Amino acid sequence: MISQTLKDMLNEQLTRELTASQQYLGMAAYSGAQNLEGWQAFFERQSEEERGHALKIFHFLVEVGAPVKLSALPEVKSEYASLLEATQAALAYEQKVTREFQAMAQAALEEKDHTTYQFLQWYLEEQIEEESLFGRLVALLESGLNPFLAESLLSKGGEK
Ligand code: OFO
Repeated sequence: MISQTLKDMLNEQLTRELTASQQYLGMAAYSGAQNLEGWQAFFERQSEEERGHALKIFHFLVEVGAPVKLSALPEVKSEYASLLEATQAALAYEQKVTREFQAMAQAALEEKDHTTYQFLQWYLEEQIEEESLFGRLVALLESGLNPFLAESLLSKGGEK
């Protein structure tokens, strides 16, 4: 049986995944305002992905009979100084999310809750991919490459 601590942690994470979805939508809005259609589409896909991550937690909570808490989402930014700033913010958020999943996995291990521990493994793997993706995008933009040119790389090496 899942503990109250893990139920709370998962509900908090559900909110963070939905917040991540909103944040990527804010980045899509910023990109669109800069006429960067490729970046806009990319961030919209990221936003959808994060909603999918939230739903996975939602389904898990329902399946284990834990109450689902749908908290208010914080307001997110849709304006950035540059695309580099937006991708840096995305990388920092993904790194934070990784630490949160690691803390949850640690709590599950300590409670010998192997079901929840196993459920969390998918997210830990996903976070490797997300951190690597945004790490590469930040490096690409830090190189000084024009965002319009970088756009053409999004469907090639930039995004997996
Ligand atoms: Fe939900 O994977 Fe990133 O945050």
